[in-house]
Amino acid sequence: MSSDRLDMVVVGAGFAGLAMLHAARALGLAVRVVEAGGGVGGTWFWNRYPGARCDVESMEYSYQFSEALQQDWVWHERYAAQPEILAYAEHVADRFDLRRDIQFDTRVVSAAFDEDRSEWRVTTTAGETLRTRFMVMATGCLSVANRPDLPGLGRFRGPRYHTGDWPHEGVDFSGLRVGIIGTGSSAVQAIPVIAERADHLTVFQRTATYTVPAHNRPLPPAESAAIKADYATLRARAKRTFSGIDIVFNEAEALAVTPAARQREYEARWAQGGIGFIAAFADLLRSAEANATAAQFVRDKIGEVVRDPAVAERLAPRHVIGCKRLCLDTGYWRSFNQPNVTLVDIAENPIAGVVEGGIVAGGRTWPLDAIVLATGFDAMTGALNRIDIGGIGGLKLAQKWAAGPRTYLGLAIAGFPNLFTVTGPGSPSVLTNMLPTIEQHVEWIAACVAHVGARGARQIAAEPGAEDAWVAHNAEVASRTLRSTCASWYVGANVPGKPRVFMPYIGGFPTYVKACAAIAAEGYAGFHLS
Ligand code: NA7
Repeated sequence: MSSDRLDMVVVGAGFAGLAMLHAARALGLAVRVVEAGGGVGGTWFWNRYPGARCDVESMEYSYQFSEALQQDWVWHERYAAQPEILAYAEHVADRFDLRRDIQFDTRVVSAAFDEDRSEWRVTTTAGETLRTRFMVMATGCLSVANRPDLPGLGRFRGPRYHTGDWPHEGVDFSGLRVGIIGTGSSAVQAIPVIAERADHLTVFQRTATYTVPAHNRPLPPAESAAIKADYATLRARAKRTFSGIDIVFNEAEALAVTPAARQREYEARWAQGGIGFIAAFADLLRSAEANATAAQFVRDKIGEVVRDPAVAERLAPRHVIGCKRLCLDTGYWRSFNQPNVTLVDIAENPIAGVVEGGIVAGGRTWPLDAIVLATGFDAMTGALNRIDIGGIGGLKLAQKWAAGPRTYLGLAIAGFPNLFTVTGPGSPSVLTNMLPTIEQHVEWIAACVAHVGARGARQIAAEPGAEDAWVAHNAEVASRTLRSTCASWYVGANVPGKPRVFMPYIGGFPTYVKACAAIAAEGYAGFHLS
């Protein structure tokens, strides 16, 4: 056991953990980052499935804390693929000499707050107990795989993979009959690539998905140079938008314009590609009737690409578009025209089980040599609830969150002093561009920790009343949007038994940033220093 007390333990060495380490070092703090993986990069370390790619443009999906870094780094595609993003994370770690404070291949098992000493005692799988004044949970929003409990899965004789825990050496599907379960973002990216190699690909679809084209392409040096010449303008423009992404949010309402004008706007956004499609009109996520026009537009597009009308019909989603996360695709619909791709609709006839040689669904066995689970994650709370976190009076976080997460700003939790979450539930996180969102949190936490030190305090704790008000505000803004109306992972619906609470803050990035800044400016209103 280490007897020296650290100033800060950071859990996770993804983009949040790396930025936190860098910022904490600048304050002169003694920091240790504990990381489960064997390298940096978080999401991009684990999600190595074929076709894995970011759905935010690469010129925006990067840090802003160092002008030299953002000038030097060169992105090669409009949307970067996983290997390039991982290389970027590794470059940052090396460039700022971060690795020396990161303990890899180690998980945090528990963290208990010692009230007398105002410190956290953190145990790890390395058998150590670390003592630290502050804890920062940089554990990611989508870091715990959701593995469905399919009867007989253990009996399957071939290999099984989860997209979020992909073998580092890659997988060669040549000549194999592959089954993929799920049609979310990961599957939408993986299916066209796996279908190129597999002898046969069987897609098990529970909910049809809306996708818009990525129109990914190489990023010409002149284009990135033009952005770099005035990077600050792009960054500032992005920060003013609802999602912190430089897309144009049309202020016109879909139902206020003519059908022809509506169609023109949808076509223009479709041609441009990207998630900006859902910002085509201001009422798309407020009015079911407006939403239906965008949904029909996408369904028509599916019908234009997919040749077999019966398959096109099964691929056509019926829920609110943008309610589940909108996927970006590169050749997804086209894949279903290939003779080696079969779509199995498991909405009505769920998977009955798995046998040695395949998956049983719809009254027959689909013969398979390998199974890919593209079944997503125990989002936002999964990683935090898996650590045995005990706050004031031994209160367990998992117990406190039994009916859904409760936080103040998605940054702090009443009853858990000196503990911060980066992009925690109750912050905009997954509804925004994660990189600037992470940096905003990291800067806020660093300033808060400096404030605590400057005031000579040993503890800072969110007040229960402030937390209650924030939770109520979250629920209120969520109730105003159609995004809270479907069985998405935003509400925990993908994990059996998980409480249904809309977890990210949907009041918009600028509103959120303003709230955080105002609270800090008021001397950390809603927090108690002692
Ligand atoms: P998602 O978006 O949660 O997608 C998971 C998919 O797996 C989705 O189609 C689910 O259907 C399906 N699923 C989950 N559990 C089951 C079971 N038990 N049986 C059948 N099908 C199932 O995860 P992704 O990894 O694709 O994407 C996560 C995020 O990563 C994404 O939003 C981006 O931000 C990047 P369902 O819709 O629940 O019916």
